[in-house]
Amino acid sequence: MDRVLTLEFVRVTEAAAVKSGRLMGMGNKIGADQLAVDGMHSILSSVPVDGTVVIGEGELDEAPMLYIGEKVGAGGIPVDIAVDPLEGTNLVAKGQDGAIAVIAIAGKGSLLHAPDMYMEKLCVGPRAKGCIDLNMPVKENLRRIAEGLQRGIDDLTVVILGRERHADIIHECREAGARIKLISDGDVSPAVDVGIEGSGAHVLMGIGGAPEGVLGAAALKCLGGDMQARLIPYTEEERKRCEAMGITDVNKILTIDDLVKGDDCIFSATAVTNTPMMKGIQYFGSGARTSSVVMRYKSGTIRFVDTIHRFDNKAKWSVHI
Ligand code: VTB
Ligand code: MG
Ligand code: MG
Repeated sequence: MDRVLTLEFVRVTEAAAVKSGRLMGMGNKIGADQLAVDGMHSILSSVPVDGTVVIGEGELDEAPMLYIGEKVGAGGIPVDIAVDPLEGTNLVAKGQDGAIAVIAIAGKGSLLHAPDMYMEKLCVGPRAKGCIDLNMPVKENLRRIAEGLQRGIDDLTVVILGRERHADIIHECREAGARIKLISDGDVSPAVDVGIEGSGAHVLMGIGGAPEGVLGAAALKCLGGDMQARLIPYTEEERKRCEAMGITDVNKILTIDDLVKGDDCIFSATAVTNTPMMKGIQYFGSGARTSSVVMRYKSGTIRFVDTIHRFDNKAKWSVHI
């Protein structure tokens, strides 16, 4: 992928954030999600790629836009596209931190076509690369990660979705002495954070969405971090979907390179509400200001993009719900 595409994809996540951020705190997660989809869809159509959505808003019959299999882009190099136009719809509905608009792009066939099911994840930044093993107990992983980061376990902050299913890992982290940040939703944003020094987050662990897992993996791949994952099919139908994807042994650990293959990958996220590294969207009379992170695996460049959008073209940005 040409490097100029990088900035094209920031425009895509910015548009989703600018539209959906209007509904912050309105208690309308479906409306906010729809606006994000609209924003993303409208800009994507002008990006010069021959894209296929492999992770998106569902199947054709349930999603009119950005559905899995949808062709997007204005034509060009063939790519796989993963989107979560509004990752953390509940967070936006309640005006809470951690909601982002996010997209990942990689060469055709490179992104794991993760079905909409759960995935167990373990994510760390570059200095702890090679230290993680999902088959090891939590404590052992924390010991190795701490070693990688040249600090004690008590200097680690682990981000975990606050769910009943995580009672054991929360207990184990506490026993090991690690600090914990329990979040109510949105595990893509912390996957980005653990890859960036100074974010205050060092490890992301626990079970979240599989599509979100692939998005997080794309970010961590660009950041030079590491991730291991495992699909968690709960139903027979989900088990069948895994088999259809060629995953016969569901206990198999997926590495970061299984989640995002190859060496051509771009990731962009724009903050809708605040994240540790980015400021949530702000609106003012004649425009809005967004904060994004965009990165490209090939060069390893990580850009924080602070953008002022002017609403001179009112029709383009108007919000109708
Ligand atoms: C997960 C997580 C997401 O929703 O998919 C979660 O990866 C749903 O999990 O980041 P629960 O069924 O436990 O609520 C998010 O938090 C938001 O999309
Ligand atoms: Mg979504
Ligand atoms: Mg999501």
